[in-house]
Amino acid sequence: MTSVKPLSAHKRLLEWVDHWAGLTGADRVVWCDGSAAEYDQICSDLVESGTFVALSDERRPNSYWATSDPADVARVEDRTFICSRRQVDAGATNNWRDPAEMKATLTELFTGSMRGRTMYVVAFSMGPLGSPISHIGVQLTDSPYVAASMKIMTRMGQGVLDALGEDGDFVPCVHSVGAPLADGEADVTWPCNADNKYIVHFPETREIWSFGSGYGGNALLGKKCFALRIASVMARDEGWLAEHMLILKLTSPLGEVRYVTGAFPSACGKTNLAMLIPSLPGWKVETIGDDIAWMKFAADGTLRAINPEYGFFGVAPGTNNKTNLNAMLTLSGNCIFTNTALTDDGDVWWEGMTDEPPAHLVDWKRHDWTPESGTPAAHPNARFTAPASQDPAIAPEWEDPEGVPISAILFGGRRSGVVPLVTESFDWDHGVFLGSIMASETTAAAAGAVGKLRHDPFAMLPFCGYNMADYFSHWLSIGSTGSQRQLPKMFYVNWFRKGSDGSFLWPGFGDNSRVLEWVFERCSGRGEAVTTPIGLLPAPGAIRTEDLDLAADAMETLLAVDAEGWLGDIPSIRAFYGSLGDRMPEKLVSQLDNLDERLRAGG
Ligand code: SAT
Ligand code: MN
Repeated sequence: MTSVKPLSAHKRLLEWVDHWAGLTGADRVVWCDGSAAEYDQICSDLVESGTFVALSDERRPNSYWATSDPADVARVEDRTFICSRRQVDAGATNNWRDPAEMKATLTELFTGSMRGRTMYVVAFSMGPLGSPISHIGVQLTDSPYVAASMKIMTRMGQGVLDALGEDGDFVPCVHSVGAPLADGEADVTWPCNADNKYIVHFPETREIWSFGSGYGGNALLGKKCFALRIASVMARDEGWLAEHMLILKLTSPLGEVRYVTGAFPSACGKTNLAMLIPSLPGWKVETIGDDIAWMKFAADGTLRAINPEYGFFGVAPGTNNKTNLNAMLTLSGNCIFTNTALTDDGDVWWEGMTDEPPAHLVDWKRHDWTPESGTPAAHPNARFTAPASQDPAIAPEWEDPEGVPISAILFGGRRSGVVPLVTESFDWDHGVFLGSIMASETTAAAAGAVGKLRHDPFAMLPFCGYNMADYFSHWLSIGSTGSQRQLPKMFYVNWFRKGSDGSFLWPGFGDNSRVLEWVFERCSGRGEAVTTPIGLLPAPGAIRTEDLDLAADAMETLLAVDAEGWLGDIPSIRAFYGSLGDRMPEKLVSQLDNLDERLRAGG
């Protein structure tokens, strides 16, 4: 093994790196300094090896196209494990394994797994360096694709190692694609170990071990593994929140500012909402984050949020100048595209980017493609990896180490029926109830069936690192400690309601600003609402619809209480609650009973 000089004098870190370099048999150890020169070197190595195709300098400067193994295109929830000592602490919604047994299994798999490969040491900060809300991790990986992606997605390199000093705290993250190379064996463009994936979390010791996949949330361990699964446990222990939420800044025509977070499952439009261009004149939306929010109460009682990430790992298909112009502008250069199609002039393309597809492409399986091919040119979960700083709508304060004060929290999923366009909770506990009963139709972001309705509380089903019932209790406790806390208002939204003909009733995208306006007004003590059995609904006319081309009665349907539909949902919510075990908070069960009663009483 050859080793590049360590960029740190942190004893525990050095010993840990040595241990894994020895165990995995890596050929070389490279400490990433996070410089642009290093990024360029890794990318040109990836071009050399065929993993990357450099895109045209004119069309998409400093950008690359990659395609994954067709068996490694999304998160794998059935291969994701929470290894707490006791199964009950992982809870009913997580796959659990005994930590010692899992470590034994994985140690065997990791032994020799980096042979023939370079192990990169990637020190990264989730959140601005030096923020009281930020935390540091170090990822070991034998994937140069992952090392390059981490440079975009996190603040990584020497600055982080310096901040760690000789004894700073970090979350150790080990990652191998699980594809060692024998002497002289040629590599493939996307090494992985498709039949042997393990995405493993040890919440009590705050460790992450990931094996076999090179893709997104399985492999960029700062994102879902650290910033959600491990951080949710840290947050529970320390009294804060680590959530699957976008953060946006909303400015009214009068220049008043409110910050809003929103929890939506993967591939349900968080990136679009965070970058929205309002159709309502005078309103402005700016981005703080598009996927994850870490929130802590500040001394002044406000709930402060930071975006722990540094880039966007967004869904490409469907993104275009109309649905998300800011995203398109963000993607103008310095990006990595994975599983999109490649055009003949060295650019990328995906379904929905243009009305007419190009006459010829190379598809995400690297096969020739024409509109007659009959298969999608881009995988439905094709992704862009883009620096957040390139977003024209990025808020100037997006890196404020103090975070931004949150006024409202949105919960939403894909529901073709039942759930109205927007509902405000009666109070904090009722808001937690609404978050806990979220359900959404599944998307291509995870392996498995698409379009199946499933319970996805707080959009955290795949990301909560502990017992979901305890997670609900944690949310309830946040609202009950200290009267000087300024609690955000909570809203349940649904952009995806369909009419009887199967088409969407609400235009969504920029017109979601109409809903944001009502949310803003409610937070400001204005905005009219009516009390209904399910919560506070906008009074007729309170959501502005001028210049909208809506189907007749669309607003009535969108803002109606579908009592029959709700009553139809209640047994499945009850069963879901029941499945979460005996730590399920009584308060939420009574919320459900009360909803049932109010619906039956008709008001
Ligand atoms: O692959 S990721 O987990 O990063 C994307 C997502 O599912 O939200
Ligand atoms: Mn996500």
